[in-house]
Amino acid sequence: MTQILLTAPTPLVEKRLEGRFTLHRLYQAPDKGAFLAEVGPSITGMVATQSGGLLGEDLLQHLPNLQIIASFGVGYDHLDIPAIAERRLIATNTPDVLTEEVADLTLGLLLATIRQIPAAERHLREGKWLKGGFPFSPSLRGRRVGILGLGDIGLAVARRLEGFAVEIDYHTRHKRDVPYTYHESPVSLAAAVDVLVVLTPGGDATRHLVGAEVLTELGPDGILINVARGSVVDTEALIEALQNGTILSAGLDVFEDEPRVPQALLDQPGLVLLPHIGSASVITREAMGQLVADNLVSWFETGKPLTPVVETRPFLR
Ligand code: 8YV
Repeated sequence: MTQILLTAPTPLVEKRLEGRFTLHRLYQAPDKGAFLAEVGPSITGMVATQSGGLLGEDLLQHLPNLQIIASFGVGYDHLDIPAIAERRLIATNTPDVLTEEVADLTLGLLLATIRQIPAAERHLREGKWLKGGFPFSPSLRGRRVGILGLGDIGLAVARRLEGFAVEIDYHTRHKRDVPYTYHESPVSLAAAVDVLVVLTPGGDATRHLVGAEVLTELGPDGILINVARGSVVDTEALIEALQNGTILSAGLDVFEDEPRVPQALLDQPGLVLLPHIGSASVITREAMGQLVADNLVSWFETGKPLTPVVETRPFLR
């Protein structure tokens, strides 16, 4: 049977692979070096997730017969793509199946942050309503929303925003044929809008794209929403901007060192902070698990990965 390595627990994938493949759970091995020395040469496929950490040469060197890395999630900044391409491997991700789910959550987080929904609910639960109403919140009315990164999820967010009667601007590497206002840089986008929604991929190319300059341009009414990767926002600059009133507030689903969240963010009750739940509904996570499994089955049965991000068409099979 084909031997598959699992770097982190992925029950939604594992239940679909059981019986069809032999699974080797690296994450359960007390001595990972000894485990890899024993099973490494037999491994031809593997499942990776963001929580499994950066996947590069450190691990790949133990897997001389690896053909495919099937990653759980649309973002693949945890994959060392040059190392994977160098070894002429295939890597797949899980696009499309989570697009609408993450877009829904983005709008939820945006509204929760602007209208201060979590704080209003705390007001009720803590019995404060009996003593007085919740203070008036900022509003989405009259705002201009900037989308940083107009990929599939960015477009799905923009489509939803059209129904909210706001102006939509965007910045992305290449101007797209869309009825929204394009900006040449994140800084000029931030200068034009007062809500900035971060939807870029993670990785080196976008690291700290949102820093002090962007936040200053976003301005004192500015709201930052990040559902992409924590690494895209310079956390220190964000904390400073929130503390100084350089921007008004933030809604964050992702963090640079997640699941650790800086105390300085936790200390600000007006922020809305979520534990990376963008795609985390039952139906969408099941669909992602299915696509990871389908990528492996398709590769080993037909020689065609379904959703490759790297396809170097390697080795003779
Ligand atoms: C998941 C995500 O939380 O798809 C992504 O890129 O960030 C999320 O859907 C993550 O991939 C789980 O490992």
